[in-house]
Amino acid sequence: MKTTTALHFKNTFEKEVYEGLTAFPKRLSSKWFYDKKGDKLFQQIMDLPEYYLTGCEFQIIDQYKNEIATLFQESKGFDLIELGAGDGKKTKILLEEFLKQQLDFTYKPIDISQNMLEELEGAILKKWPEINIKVKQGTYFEILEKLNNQPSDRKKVILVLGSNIGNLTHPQAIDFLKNIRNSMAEQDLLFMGLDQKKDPEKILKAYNDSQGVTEAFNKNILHRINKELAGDFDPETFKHWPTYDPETGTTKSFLVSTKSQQVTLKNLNLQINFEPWESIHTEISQKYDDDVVNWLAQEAGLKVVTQFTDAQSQFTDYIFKT
Ligand code: AVI
Repeated sequence: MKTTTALHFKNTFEKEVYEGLTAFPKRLSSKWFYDKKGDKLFQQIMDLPEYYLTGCEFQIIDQYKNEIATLFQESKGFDLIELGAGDGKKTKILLEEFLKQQLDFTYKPIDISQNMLEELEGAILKKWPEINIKVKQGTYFEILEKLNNQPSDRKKVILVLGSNIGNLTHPQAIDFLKNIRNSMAEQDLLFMGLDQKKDPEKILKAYNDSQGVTEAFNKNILHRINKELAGDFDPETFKHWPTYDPETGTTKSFLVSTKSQQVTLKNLNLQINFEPWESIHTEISQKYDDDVVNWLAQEAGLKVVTQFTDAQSQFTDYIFKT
């Protein structure tokens, strides 16, 4: 009789690292980039000259803040629920506009990082003590589940900025949108920023900046595994390798082992062998066009009602309804 020993993992991180590094080809999810150091590196990325996404969306929101506020406003007030709020840099433009127009709103930023939320809440209340802010820590799915379980008749405006959904494959994005859709009533809006297909060279530079911050961000996952799972990865022996396929609009980032090596993760009782030039796929950053966005929306039971684009059509913020 064949016996198998059940593997016991302490958390999802352990389980996914085990599954990803024992799979062929090897993979790790980019959601694990974001520990304290990863959060800081991502903030630095958003300020890089090559990482055009943040500047473009900032420009769009600043240019159209008046129209956006008009679309969001509701006589009985509304809840602005931001998924993956981060440092809220772009959202602050909207909050200022809402205050200027004396709109009745509650700001509900949600993030996986408690750290970022505390900083964001402190910064907002320091600048605008009159803002009603309720931070929530958790993954998108946990929070959406809570929203679904506590229906309210107050208008909800759900914000997903920064092309965050681009880190999901199309099927995952459709699932995510379906989940959001299930929490939306007729009056509710989804405001979502999506990076557009463009010159492949420009996209590649955004994921391979000259200062090496994105490389450090990608390799941070190996440092995190070393720290949390007692691993002995030498990140210097891996090459940061982003690619862009203009046909599918998919940017993929890899870590490529520059030599044959064995890595041990003591906490998982695991030894992993790498062939020379074997890869670990770590992230996708999907780029979109209107046809793909409309298809995703349709699959999820949503429709695009308005969209705002920057002067060079590099980035688009879409408003969806049920
Ligand atoms: C958070 N996310 C949308 C970023 C992106 O563009 O995929 C994360 C990132 N990865 C490398 N640079 C930035």
